[in-house]
Amino acid sequence: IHMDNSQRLSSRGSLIVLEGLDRSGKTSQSTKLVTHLKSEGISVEAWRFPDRSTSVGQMISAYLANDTQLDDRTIHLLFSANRWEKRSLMESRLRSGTSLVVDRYSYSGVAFSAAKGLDIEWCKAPEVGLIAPDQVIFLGISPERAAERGGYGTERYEHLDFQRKVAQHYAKLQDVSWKVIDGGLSMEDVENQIRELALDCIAKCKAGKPLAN
Ligand code: DGP
Ligand code: NA
Ligand code: NA
Repeated sequence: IHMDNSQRLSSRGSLIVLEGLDRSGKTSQSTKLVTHLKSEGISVEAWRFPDRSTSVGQMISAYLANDTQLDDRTIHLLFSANRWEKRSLMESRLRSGTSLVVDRYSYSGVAFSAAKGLDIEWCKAPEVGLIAPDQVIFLGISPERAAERGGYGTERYEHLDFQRKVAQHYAKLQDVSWKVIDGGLSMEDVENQIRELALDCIAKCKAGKPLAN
């Protein structure tokens, strides 16, 4: 992506994404992180995908609740559309200096659909052009351990064999931009490690790291 110097130099917020299996602790860690950053006077918002509040999000929610059936590629594209419909708001928040802590993003999109047997490159295609995260924080926990943690809910993907496949696909997506945190550590240790990564990332973006697709 090419950006002019004025955009380069103006300070902006960070896009911080938390990923992991269901029951990995992402949601509570996202909340704790946002509370902490706010207490430090940082402008930050908690986001999550799927965003069930939109009409696309309501279709996704009905599918996850097993109230509706949809073809695997159709639901894949709806999850992606749910990210696309938030893209411009995401960009304006980041440019105005607000950081976003996002519970799940494109990596969930690819890992969960590829776990159904869809071609991984096909799964990645509709994500191209969404804003690239500045930091991906992956809460690593084995599917078995996640399942032991107080159990899954009743949603469509919350089964051990499916989560095992998701874990295999997440492993293929991992790159140098990811930091993997041992989700088996105490809540407090995980929280502290995430804070450190987030503060470092926010400082870099504030100093002028450009936004990328
Ligand atoms: P959550 O609200 O974070 O519990 O997510 C709901 C479920 O949907 C969870 O099992 C993960 C899955 N999921 C999240 N994003 C995507 C996506 O983009 N595509 C697919 N297929 N599944 C997703
Ligand atoms: Na879930
Ligand atoms: Na969650």
